[in-house]
Amino acid sequence: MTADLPDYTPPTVWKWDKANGGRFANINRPIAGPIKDVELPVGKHPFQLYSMATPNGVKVTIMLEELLALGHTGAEYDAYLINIGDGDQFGSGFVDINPNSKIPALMDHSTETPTRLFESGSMLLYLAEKFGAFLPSDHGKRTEALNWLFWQMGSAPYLGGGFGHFYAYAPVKIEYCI
Ligand SMILES: N[C@@H](CCC(=O)N[C@@H](CS)C(=O)NCC(=O)O)C(=O)O
Repeated sequence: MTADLPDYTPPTVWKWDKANGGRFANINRPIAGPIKDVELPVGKHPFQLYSMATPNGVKVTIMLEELLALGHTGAEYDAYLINIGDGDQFGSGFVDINPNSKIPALMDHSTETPTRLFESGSMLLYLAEKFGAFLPSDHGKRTEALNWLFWQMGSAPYLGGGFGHFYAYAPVKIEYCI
């Protein structure tokens, strides 16, 4: 019961209590930015993907695979594991692509100067526009596709992710949150 929980007054100056993050305390940390010098590998394909198979990570991999299945050879990519449990997202090379230290991160080396991409929704839109695929040109249909794109970025994480977090990962079970 929420009523049984001790009162909590947010402090004026917040301090990160690392021990209070539950089972996944070492991921989804409230910090970003480089904490170590790490150069990222770069392969020979147009796209360089730095990611991990989490729900946010797989979206872009699925999109790239679907583009390849349609015959868009320009969507060939090299994929590198960024192990967020080991803190790979805090390496300097990764942060150069995503200052927010979150996977997935993507580079497009087929543009005149390499284009960096962070935020999975931005990547889906970028790839759809670049290859003219999966985004209708008809005004109404395009708007409907974008409605759902923004829904899955803005609402799905709070419905699904929020539930999953408070049900499975949070160190205390809070009825109100679940
Ligand atoms: N809105 C971002 C969310 C990315 C995100 O939350 N990534 C998580 C894994 S699913 C992450 O990298 N967590 C590592 C950390 O926070 O340290 C997107 O869609 O790209």
